Amino acid sequence: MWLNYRNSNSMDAKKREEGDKVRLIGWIASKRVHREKIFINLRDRYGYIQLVARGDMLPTNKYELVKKTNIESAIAVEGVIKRDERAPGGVEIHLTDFIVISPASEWPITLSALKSPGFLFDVRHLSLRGPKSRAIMIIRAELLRAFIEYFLINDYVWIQAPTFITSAVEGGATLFPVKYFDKMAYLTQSAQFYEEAAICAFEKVFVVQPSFRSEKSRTRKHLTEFWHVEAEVAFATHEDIMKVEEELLYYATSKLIERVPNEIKYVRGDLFKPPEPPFEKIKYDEALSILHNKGIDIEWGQDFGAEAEREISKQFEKPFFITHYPVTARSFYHMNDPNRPEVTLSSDLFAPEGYGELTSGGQRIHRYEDLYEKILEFGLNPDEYKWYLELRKYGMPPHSGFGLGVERTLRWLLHLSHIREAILFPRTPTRLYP
Ligand code: NSS
Repeated sequence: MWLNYRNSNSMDAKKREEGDKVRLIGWIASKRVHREKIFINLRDRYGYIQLVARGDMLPTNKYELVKKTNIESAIAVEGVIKRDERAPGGVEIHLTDFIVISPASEWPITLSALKSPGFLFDVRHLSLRGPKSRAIMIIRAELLRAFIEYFLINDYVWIQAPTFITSAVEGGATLFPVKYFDKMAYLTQSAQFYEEAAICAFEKVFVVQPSFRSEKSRTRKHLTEFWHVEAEVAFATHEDIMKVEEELLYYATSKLIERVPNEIKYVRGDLFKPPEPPFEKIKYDEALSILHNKGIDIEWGQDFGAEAEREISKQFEKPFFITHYPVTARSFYHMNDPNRPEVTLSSDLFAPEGYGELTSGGQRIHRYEDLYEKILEFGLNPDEYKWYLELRKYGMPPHSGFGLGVERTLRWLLHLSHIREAILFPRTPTRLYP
């Protein structure tokens, strides 16, 4: 009944003529009294619109009801369109009826609470209605849509991989164990191995799903559960896959500017410029010498820590790749560079301005013997990678892939101070609720 009640909404109403009668449903985002008028900011799917309750247009009991109804109550209203330059969006609705569909208790998020980000995440089930988190989540939805669109337009097959797994993709240290009846299982860190199996059926595949990392690191860019966009392509080299990453990021950021410019401006104050390919590519060795010159000493062969990543990322104004990481700094599945076997055909795509790593990828080992040897070299047990190894016995071509962190990407694009703002219900070492 309430869905049928509505004949307009916050977006449509702004295009209506003066004097039109409209009916809307939504929530009271805010309310203030000014002389005999009560101004309500109504929120619905499409945004916000100003309602005005006047004693001379509403029956007395309805006017009193408006007065005592708390913010965040769900309401249905009827009113007349009035064009007014001073109103947000140039339109307000002067109410002729006001119905409370579901009343709200006194809203716990007061102005002073807004200053405590920790509290806002304690009540995320309520605070997600706020204009900033709403805008971020709408941008997130459009970012995911654009990623998916890019892959589908380019003939990738969208696959789904399991969440319960039995062996590590990205190292045992960050596996989350779960009891699986009388066995032990883990939560997936990456769909990569399943994608590698699938490319022999479909050539080009992608996934969009959560990955889990039991990382105790309490940083501004780590979640224990994050959304992973991963792609894997048969017959593709390391160079080919970097090109896919560049195109994907350019496509998705361009679509965001086209589709949600107002939300982007609201969150960051301005619009970003979609980064046009090609991106700059520097080798690990070059990155190391840039860091040395900045007084950060990392031994050759080690991965970059948080500080190094931030510092190097500050040197750039556009996303850039660091390529050819040492074998010792990468997972076992990476292919060694045939021209320089101590490094891998791998790369990370970094955001500029200090935001750091967005993606990680490269070419995989496709020959059985090479993979078997490398598993041993890394001190791992080949039995744990039985099916993954077996793929190499049945026509596994050279192939490459990558994984992109959705929240990392949003954090950079929207200049968010903490990654938890980029996901509806964040999971971190200290946050499992709500
Ligand atoms: O560990 S990665 O660097 N690489 C992989 O998982 C590959 N197996 C992906 C692949 O080739 N298919 O993670 C990839 C990206 C990384 O660049 C980050 O953007 C993101 O996933 N990532 C995270 N985001 C948020 N929180 C955490 N803890 C996190 N870990 C990785």
